[in-house]
Amino acid sequence: METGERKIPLLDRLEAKGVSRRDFLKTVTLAAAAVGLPASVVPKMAAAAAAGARPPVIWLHFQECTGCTESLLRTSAPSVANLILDLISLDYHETLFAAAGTQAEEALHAAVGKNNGKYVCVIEGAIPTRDNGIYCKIAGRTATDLAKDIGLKAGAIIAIGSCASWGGIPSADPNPTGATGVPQFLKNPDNAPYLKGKGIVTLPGCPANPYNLLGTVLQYATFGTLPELDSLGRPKFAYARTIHEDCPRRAHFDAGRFAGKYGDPGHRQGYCLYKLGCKGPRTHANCSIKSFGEVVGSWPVGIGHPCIGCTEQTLAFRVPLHATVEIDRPTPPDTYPPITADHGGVSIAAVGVAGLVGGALLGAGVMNARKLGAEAKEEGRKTSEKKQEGK
Ligand code: FSX
Ligand code: SF4
Ligand code: F3S
Repeated sequence: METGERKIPLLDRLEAKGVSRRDFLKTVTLAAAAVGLPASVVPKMAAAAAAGARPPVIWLHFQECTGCTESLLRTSAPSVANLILDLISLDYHETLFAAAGTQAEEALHAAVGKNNGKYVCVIEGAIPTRDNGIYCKIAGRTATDLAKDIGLKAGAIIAIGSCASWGGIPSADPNPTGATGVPQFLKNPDNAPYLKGKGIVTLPGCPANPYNLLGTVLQYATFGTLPELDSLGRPKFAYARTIHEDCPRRAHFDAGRFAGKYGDPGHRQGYCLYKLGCKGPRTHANCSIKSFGEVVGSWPVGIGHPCIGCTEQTLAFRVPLHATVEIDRPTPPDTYPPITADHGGVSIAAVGVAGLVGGALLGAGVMNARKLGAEAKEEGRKTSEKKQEGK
């Protein structure tokens, strides 16, 4: 990071990078909406950001693929990466640092010393705990040692990605390195007293959605507070609902129209991916309403692949990709998002199936989607045959 750059006001710096004031406000508005804040706070957020209220951030990498940093950097106009990196004072980040070796180490220690108790510690990656933590070392120190030292001296901790949130891929069975998430590690009885009740925000996702980091950072930079969290430390603004509750393919699910295999007519027409193993009904995340980057539909279901439940410890890298899951929380059909006629009109038969869904929801409160799927498959086949006959 160039130190001289920090003296230039935020908006000038952004404009120099091709981000206009209008783009800046648009992105702040998006981020405010993403964290569930009303539009009325946008001027305050924008003013705080523009005034340079930049929380110091120390970003550590442990066991991971760096996909979380990469997905942040791959956002485009207006660049969320530019905005985040300008909203914070990024004092240490191994991937983005020009410095290396002892120079980088010195920067880390200087940053900790200068802002002890005040900086935000972002941790990307799991912490291997087996065999005294020898499976991940940076500058000769184990991840366990670094997480305790740098993490416990922070004012707030953000565990970005599923690896840091609960262990992610490195913790998949048989978990040879004893990989664990940041909250599990820092809240264990040995470390908990030093944590002193400090908030640990988790942003699971493999990778995490950059907008959720932006929203969290904006709120912290503006108000000095963290968003409201659930029992797993996830901001409620992003993780309170399941993918399935807001999925653009949801109307197809409710109408019993499913893709049966990749490339079949249902798949090509954008039907529901439940039978291909979509874990959306049990996955808490907001990618169905806030895609990655600025490309509409840039999320797994948007490109025709079932959600693998990458945010969920009980699903990702544990339940086989194409195994179907039980429906976690059935929601009534009045939450349907709109679909276009191109994706197939609702046949009388399909309406019957949808009615069956509604009845099951209202009556028993629990829907056995597999049974529904068997009935819907037959209806879907008939509908598809009728459509093809009509051509
Ligand atoms: Fe993990 Fe993020 Fe997956 Fe990768 O770092 S959440 S492996 S996308 O990069 O931590
Ligand atoms: Fe969308 Fe998956 Fe739910 Fe189908 S099962 S509506 S593809 S989240
Ligand atoms: Fe992950 Fe599923 Fe979203 S796989 S990126 S939570 S659609």
